[in-house]
Amino acid sequence: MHTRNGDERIGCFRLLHNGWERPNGAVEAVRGELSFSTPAVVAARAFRKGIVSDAVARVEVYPSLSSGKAITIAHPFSERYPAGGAHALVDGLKGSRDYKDGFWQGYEGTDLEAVVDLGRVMQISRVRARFLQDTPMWIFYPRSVEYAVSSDGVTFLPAGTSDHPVAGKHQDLSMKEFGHQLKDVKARFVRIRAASVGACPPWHAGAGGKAWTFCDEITVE
Ligand SMILES: [Ca+2]
Repeated sequence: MHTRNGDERIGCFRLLHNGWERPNGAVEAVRGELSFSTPAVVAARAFRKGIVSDAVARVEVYPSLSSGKAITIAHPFSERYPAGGAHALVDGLKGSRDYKDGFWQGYEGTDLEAVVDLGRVMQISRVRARFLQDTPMWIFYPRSVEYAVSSDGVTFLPAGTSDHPVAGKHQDLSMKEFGHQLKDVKARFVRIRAASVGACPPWHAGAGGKAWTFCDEITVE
């Protein structure tokens, strides 16, 4: 995680853990790069030469076995919603309820298929992927998410599936963690396949038009 924006120095930021300030209310000035080994919420405010910005950037950081690892994506994400780009789904950063916040990666009418390379065979206990549903914005949860694991990146063994019914009518904006518990699994590669609903359903104002799938993070634990 970088705290530099061009040559502008980010001055002061406050670390929050589990949504709460540190007990001592510490505010730390930071330069350079931050790294986290446990989940954290970071609120940052920039200042320069005594001028403090009103805007507070807030980001949730969720480090896991997959954070910062290599990822291969089978079908391209939309250039309109790339989040952080090719590695956004394993950067440890999650989005808010706003699909435009820059942390959600959008797929228009296509499935999301990604393979995460953990770098070496390791014991894994859970695979998760988080999605957004905002039906007025044509964004739907995937119909299903399949999980598979491999030690060589060629032969994958199925590791489970999460199904989700297509929204039958307008539903409140929500985020959902699709996931699967694994037992005694050792693997280097983890694949998820999230099946798009494809087209907006008949009841929707955009019926028949391409529906979106938005994902912010794949987490391997
Ligand atoms: Ca992310």
